[in-house]
Amino acid sequence: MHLSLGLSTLLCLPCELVAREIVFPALVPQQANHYGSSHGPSEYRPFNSKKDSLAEFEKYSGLTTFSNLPWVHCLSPEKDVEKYDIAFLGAPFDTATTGRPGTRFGPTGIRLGSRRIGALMSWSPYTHNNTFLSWARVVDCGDAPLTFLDNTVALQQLEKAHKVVSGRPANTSEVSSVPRIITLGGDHTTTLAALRSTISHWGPVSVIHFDSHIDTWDPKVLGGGVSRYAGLNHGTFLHIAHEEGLILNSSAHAGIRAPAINKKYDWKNDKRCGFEIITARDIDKIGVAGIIEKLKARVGDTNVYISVDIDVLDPAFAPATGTAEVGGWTTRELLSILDGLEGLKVIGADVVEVAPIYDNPGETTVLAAAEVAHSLMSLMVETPVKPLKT
Ligand SMILES: [Mn+2]
Repeated sequence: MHLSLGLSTLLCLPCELVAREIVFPALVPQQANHYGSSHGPSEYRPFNSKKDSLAEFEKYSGLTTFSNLPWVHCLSPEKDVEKYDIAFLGAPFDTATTGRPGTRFGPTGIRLGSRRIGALMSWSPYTHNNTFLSWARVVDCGDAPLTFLDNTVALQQLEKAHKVVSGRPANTSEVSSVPRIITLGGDHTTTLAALRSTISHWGPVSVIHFDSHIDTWDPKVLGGGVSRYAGLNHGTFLHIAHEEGLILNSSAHAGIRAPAINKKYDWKNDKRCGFEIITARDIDKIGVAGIIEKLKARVGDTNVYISVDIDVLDPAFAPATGTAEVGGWTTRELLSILDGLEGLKVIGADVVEVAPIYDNPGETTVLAAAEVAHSLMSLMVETPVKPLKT
């Protein structure tokens, strides 16, 4: 198996700690093997402070990246950048929200929520796989530099960042030649920039959109029609994505429960934009398995972009978001549905609308968002996808 991280060495505690009569067993470099391979534990070997170097990507050390992944300067103007197959990219942007602002701190919040996740301890109790240690080299590219005073420019910058990150040669090109991106948002408008980039490698895609809101509102309806600038916001970006031909008519919403602005037009327009609606309460009738089945049938064999607005969860599970709606799914339900989508051709994904300032001391929202991002990453690892032209 190809190990994507340098696990040969590990940060250790002093080796001869003695408290009363209890001798603490030494934490040793081989522990990396205990965690990081499919083999069981090996013999203890005391840490040698002269010979052994410190592990680069151990938990709680270094700078905080998503799931303790290596940081790569993916946006460097240099040609030669360390290669990768799947990249996390932060989109600190919150100036197109209609509710509480604060998602510009979402990427940082999700990374903090992920600090106990990592390659060393990620053998799933459900699948018995560790997707960090599979074929894909997964990295964190940090955040895209976005201006905070002009939405039009910020979205252009984000689209360019996506193009640069996905435009580099993949690490494991024999498996999949185009790096795929998981965006950490950011308000939901950031998805439009991602879709404007994915079309060049993958063509128009089906969007599986987890959200309490439809986000296909006509810019003349949401934004009040006061200006074209106001019309591009976190509730209209899917309408615009449809108008721009970025998405297929085999898209679906999941978890919808927020009211429409008018009796008929919004629902009709939503359908015209290519979406089928699975409501939050559908889960009471058809269960998790029924939701998975519907989503898989809807997108079929098409390339899929999965966008998760954290407000798909009930505010009990994700209070830290801009436009919270009660009556949503639990974190367990959402994770089960996401993991159930295994096998779909996921070419891009995001977790958005995380506004950490509204979170609680237990970090409920950012913990959930981090695990959602981990699930999205696993879907990408499980199913490599070939781009249109290689
Ligand atoms: Mn949304």
